[in-house]
Amino acid sequence: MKSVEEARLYCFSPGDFLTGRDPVEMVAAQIRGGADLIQLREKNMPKRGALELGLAIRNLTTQEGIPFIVNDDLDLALILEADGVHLGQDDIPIKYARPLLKDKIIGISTHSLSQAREAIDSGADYIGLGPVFQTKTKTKADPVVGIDLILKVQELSPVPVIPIGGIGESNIGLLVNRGIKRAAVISDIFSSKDIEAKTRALKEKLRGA
Ligand code: 3NM
Repeated sequence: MKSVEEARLYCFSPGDFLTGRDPVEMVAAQIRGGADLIQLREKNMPKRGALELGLAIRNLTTQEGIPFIVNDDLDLALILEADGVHLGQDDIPIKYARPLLKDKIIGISTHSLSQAREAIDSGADYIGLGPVFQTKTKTKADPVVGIDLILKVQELSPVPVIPIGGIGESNIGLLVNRGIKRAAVISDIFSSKDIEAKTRALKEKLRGA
């Protein structure tokens, strides 16, 4: 399996961007396009549905040898035998999650220098940092952090820093030009009619960093 360290393009299950399509195929298309990691992120799906979708994505990511991370839900992560969990600032603190997850991956969402420091000190295996640009995907998004903060946190972080928020084909070059080689992308991929091609285009650009 690929490691989080190797992951450049961090991708997701479709959530509210499903719009009548097949969620498993939407994930498969991202993997064909070069997604390095998939996070199950279904904020508005009943848990039973998330479990079923998670089982399908678990199978797919195992076959493809890429990490599978579950957003927010420790119990779902354990049931699905996910490779890890992603926790937000309002979720279970890492000190309670670590004994259950042991050596599995724990990622933390951070939105400032102090949150990033705290997440690193608490033993996060990677941190998400954002929103880099303005995003409509997250309800109650934090203030934009900007590219300079990404660079600053990258410098002090021993674990991968994954920029997120408002990143797409039209602005990912701004990150790549500053040497940033990782990104998490949701709406730019799912608003595309050709998810595979869009994912491939984003991955190609990241390769330029
Ligand atoms: N977390 P899009 S921004 C899930 O700031 C998420 O931590 C963010 O979606 C953070 O690529 C965000 O459509 C939404 O902007 C990312």
